[in-house]
Amino acid sequence: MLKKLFSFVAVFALLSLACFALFLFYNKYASFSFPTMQHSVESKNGTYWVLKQHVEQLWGNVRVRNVTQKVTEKTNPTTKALERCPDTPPNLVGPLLVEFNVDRTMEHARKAANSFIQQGGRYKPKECIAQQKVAIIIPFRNRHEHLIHWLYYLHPILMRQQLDYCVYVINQDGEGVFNRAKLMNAGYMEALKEYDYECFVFSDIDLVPLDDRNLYRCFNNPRHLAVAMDKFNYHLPYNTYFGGVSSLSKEQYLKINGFPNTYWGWGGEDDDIYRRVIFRGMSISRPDSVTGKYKMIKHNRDKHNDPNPKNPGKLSHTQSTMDQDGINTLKYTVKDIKKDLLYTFITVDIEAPPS
Ligand SMILES: [Mn+2]
Repeated sequence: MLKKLFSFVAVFALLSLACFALFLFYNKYASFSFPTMQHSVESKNGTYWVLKQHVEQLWGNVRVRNVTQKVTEKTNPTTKALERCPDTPPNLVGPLLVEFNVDRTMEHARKAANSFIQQGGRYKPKECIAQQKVAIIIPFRNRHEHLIHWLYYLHPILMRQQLDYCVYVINQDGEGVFNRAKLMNAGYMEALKEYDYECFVFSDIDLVPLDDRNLYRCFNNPRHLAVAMDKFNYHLPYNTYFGGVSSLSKEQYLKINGFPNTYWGWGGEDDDIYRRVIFRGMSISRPDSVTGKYKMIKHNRDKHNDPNPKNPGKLSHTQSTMDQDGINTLKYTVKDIKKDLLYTFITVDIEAPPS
């Protein structure tokens, strides 16, 4: 009798164990409980609580599946469980080693970006809902080598910063005079055609941050990120400097009518943008000089981008011309859009004067 009872209990135990294993397996496949599980470990710190939570979730799943099987299969259950990403991303490492004197290929950059990146240089965190949707805009012409270094370093940083972002390289078509600000305006327009971005980071192709706590997102005021560049001995070259890397929310950008379209050649456009910000009653937000360190890739002066002696003089008219020169008067045509794995490459004709 006792023997019979014992074997019955043994079979029952085995069966329930198998059932539990099956549930666990199924649960893993449906990826139902993972985000909440992780969260519960962080917040409660007790094995008992975690187990209880897990069992409750399993039963919850069964109930939900029985009642509304079709509905749960159609909607993605993982997105429901996601929470907003924290203010301070948890995986930042601080100061970074950055070296440009190495042979680097796009393949190296692709490996560094890992498999989570999506075609076009698109990424969003899978563990939480990003705080901001950010378009990274890079004015560009003939700097393919710099692009490789930039992508190699920036993608891992932007991922650790838990941004919902995409990288847009805005390539000026032809050999006319270069126009950095107009390219950035075109980038703003093109990015918004793809996604509902709320923040825009404008970056030169040759600038890599030396600290990943320098967040590529938007703040209460327009942000100047490149505050301590190696070429300026890790100092601001002057107090009102707004060059290199900056970020503006959509609202801030529209408030200043975008950027000027009329600064052809090198110089002045960043000072014009600074003045626009001040004239619209905003101030400049900046990281501290440790977090805001940058390394610039050394290079020769570009062709067709000489300092333009007309540009500095235009600055005294910014206040009266900014409403007639900006995003509301922007004219350009898209020549080509190419989606690489690590970036979206948009070639634009910005009606440049011949150089
Ligand atoms: Mn440069």
